[in-house]
Amino acid sequence: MTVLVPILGDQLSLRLASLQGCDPADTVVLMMEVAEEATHVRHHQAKIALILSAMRHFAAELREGGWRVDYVSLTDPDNSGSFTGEVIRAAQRHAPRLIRVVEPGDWRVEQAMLDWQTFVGCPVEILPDSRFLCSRDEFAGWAAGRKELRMEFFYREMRRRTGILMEGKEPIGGKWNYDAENRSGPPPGLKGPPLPRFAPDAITREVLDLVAERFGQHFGSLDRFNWPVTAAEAEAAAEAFLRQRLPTFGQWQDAMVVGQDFLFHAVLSPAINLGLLDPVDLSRRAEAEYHAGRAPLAAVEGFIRQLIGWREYIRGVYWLEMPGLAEANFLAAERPLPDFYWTGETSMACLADCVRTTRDNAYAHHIQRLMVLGNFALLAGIRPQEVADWFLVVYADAFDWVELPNVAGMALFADGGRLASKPYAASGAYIDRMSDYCGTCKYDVKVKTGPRACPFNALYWHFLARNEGKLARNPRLANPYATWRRMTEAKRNEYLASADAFLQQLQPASGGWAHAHKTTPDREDSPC
Ligand code: FAD
Ligand code: DLZ
Ligand code: SF4
Repeated sequence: MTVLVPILGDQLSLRLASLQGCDPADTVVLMMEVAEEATHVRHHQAKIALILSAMRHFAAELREGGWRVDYVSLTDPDNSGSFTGEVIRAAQRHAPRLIRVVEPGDWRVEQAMLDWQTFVGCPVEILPDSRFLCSRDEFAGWAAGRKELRMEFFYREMRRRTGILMEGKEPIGGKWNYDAENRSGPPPGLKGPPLPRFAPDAITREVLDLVAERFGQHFGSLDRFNWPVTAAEAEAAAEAFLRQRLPTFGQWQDAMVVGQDFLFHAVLSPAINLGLLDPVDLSRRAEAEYHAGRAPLAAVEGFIRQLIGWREYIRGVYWLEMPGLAEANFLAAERPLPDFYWTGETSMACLADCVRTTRDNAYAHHIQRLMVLGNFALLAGIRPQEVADWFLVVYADAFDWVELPNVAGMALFADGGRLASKPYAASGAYIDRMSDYCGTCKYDVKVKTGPRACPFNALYWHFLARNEGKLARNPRLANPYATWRRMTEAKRNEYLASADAFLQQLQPASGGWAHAHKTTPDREDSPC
């Protein structure tokens, strides 16, 4: 009797724990294209195409490696549409003695997985995901008894554990964190090198046609599809980043430039999250660039901190805080998501450009996500669950474990400060300093109130004022609250009235977009 090894669409690694120790002669690998995963939220078209193409390529690689793969395609007429339905059908086909699977990245999927054993008539072994440095249990141990979870201390543990950028017990260069040397505003004309091109092969072309046909009503475009879909392509993308963009990664990490969608970012998160690249290998290779004198320490440390610091920490927080994190709303934000998050139709140049790159590329870089799209949602008081659904839909790298803590915890402070020591709230001055957006905008970033004023300015004070009861005691907000209190009452009222006037004219998402979150799978031939 065989062992059945289901591999999910974001588990595409030959090093996956469930494959280790299995004999290919006695194993059936199960891969399932299922409608529920594409429609429980209506994912960006390019994201669906990326995952299906990467899955099909991975199945081919497994077969070449001698594994028997039972691959259920979306077009299979008997496809039940869900992981559980497909595991039940596969158990009937193969009568396995054991099902061996790696824990999923999504709490929702784990709940379903925990029930599999009751349906399949054999034991189901759920293994820890060894692609992460820090297991869920280890993170829970680290977090136990801490009131606030701070990434910096966790990150130091990961540096010690891996020895990356370490000299014995000390950090190389004498400092753990070189953030202060990174993050300059962009000079005029700042341009990143072009990304490597990955021409769609026959498998990808077939998937693109399938997605256009079945999910063509979803947000986003397939026109610029250029994601690496195999480990070999992901390797080429990583190599191009390490050589061409890593040296200046830190310096321009927070810069935003109209029409420059990638600048010096890695653009590797989808490949990493799918399993095509190993983040610890990547960190070691970045470290080697420093030792070879090809990249400065500040850039290399900054990049490594994102991978073995932030990424691991975010995942730990997700499993620690779920399922409560999905409903968290510390600031009681209840405004619906504005329509422009879907259409890009807004006179705010920063938001319009961030939605455009999101639609065209299924990508926006960190500061666009945090300080433009997230910051606006925070200041305007948009309901966290609607914001989280939007972020889960629109980015090629978005999986619940990484999207939700970033949105609810980092961007929206919906967890009340478990993850971030203060809300990432900023007025237009920050966006002006870090971008060239304001020069192209209908609004004037220097004007504080009234119809010509940058909306972020009055919204910033409106946010602080309406949340004073919850935030005023935060020591990191002492200065802004002191400034607010020093203002005349007339000035304060002017800010509040200006923000209210702006908020009143915001259009909530309408039509199909408002229903981006589906709780039941649907047939994709119906218009949204
Ligand atoms: P780079 O800027 O080049 O960073 C290098 C790598 O570090 C990334 O590839 C990624 O693997 C990792 N990384 C950096 N920051 C984070 C972080 N905060 N959390 C986890 N990993 C990180 N990242 C996702 O992978 N999926 C998401 O759904 C996602 N949603 C986000 C939502 C919001 C509101 C915010 C503020 C951040 C979100 N991030 C998410 C984190 C980060 O923005 C992306 O990882 C990054 O933009 C991916 O682009 P890159 O590969 O060019 O990253
Ligand atoms: C996101 C996604 C999509 C769109 N489709 C599939 C699929 O058809 N089959 C699959 O195995 N995985 C898919 N995924 C990724 C899953 O949603 C992801 O593996 C789970 O959410 C667990 O993180
Ligand atoms: Fe954005 Fe305000 Fe600048 Fe316009 S002026 S681009 S709205 S920050």
